Amino acid sequence: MVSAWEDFYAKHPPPQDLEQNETALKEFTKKHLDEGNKVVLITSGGTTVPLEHNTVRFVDNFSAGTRGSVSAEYFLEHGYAVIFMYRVKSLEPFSRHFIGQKFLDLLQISDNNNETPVITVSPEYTQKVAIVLRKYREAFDQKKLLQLTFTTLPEYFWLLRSACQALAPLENKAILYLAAAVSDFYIPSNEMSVHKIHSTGPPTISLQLVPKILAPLVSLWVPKAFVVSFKLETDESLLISKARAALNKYHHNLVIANMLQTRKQQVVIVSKETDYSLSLTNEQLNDGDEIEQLIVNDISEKHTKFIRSGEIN
Ligand code: PAZ
Repeated sequence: MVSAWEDFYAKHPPPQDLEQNETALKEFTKKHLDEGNKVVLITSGGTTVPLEHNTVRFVDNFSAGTRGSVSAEYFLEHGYAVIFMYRVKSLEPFSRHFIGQKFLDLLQISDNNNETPVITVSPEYTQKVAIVLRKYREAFDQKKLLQLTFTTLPEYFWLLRSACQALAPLENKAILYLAAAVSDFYIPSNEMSVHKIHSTGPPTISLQLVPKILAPLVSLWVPKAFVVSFKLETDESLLISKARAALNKYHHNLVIANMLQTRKQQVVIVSKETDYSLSLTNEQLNDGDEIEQLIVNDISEKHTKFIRSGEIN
């Protein structure tokens, strides 16, 4: 019998840029395998579920890509090469520091007697911009950061599988850090309207369950890698039991559990043996400290032990 995830791939054609992304993935993983580097695949941002083939409307979720983009910077600081797989227009490492009005506030303009105006970074921000810019240049010059995008749920599925196939040869030197908010429901391709749904009456939309991709990922695609999934809840009483249920079902290494409302201040690291919180005080949060720094410290320490012990979970 064909499994739900195989059926999903059979029914959704690969995205047009998949071949190009696969080439980039192979080059990137080969280089870092040859150099003996550790590589982390970070998924970030939310997937969309289109309501029409010629998509005007889609179901989306709240994820801004903060967790993924911030974590990418800390993994680079820990010496990892990073494959950053993110939703188009969600936050990206480094540029996240300069988005929207923040970017314009960094700049100053001086008029130059009718000549071309001179635009510079305001002195109060120069240090901050320099720090980020140096790290950004270093990551790209050393080819340590590969960024690939998805938008829809099927695009995410195809790209994730290709990324896993490219990562498999790295065995236990690879981390999968699955922070994207992936839709749990979708409309099967053959049930989707071809054109924009008419607004002549309330539409009846029937959603189906998305196959659990962690199952083939852990057991078939990257069985030797260190796999970290995330669990988001809004009801605190369910958080740890759901995280533990995922671990017991998929047999991966860790679940990072977080509540929607407090995700920037507290997470719970759940493993088979234990669970414990990592958190920031209000003061630390107001000072601009980032919980991802604590998460990445913790994960990279665990990954080092995992490599040393040659353990395969
Ligand atoms: O992208 P963001 O920083 O706004 O949110 C991060 C997050 C809550 C999506 C992530 O930490 C997470 O829990 N991802 C998995 C969500 C899920 O349970 O499917």
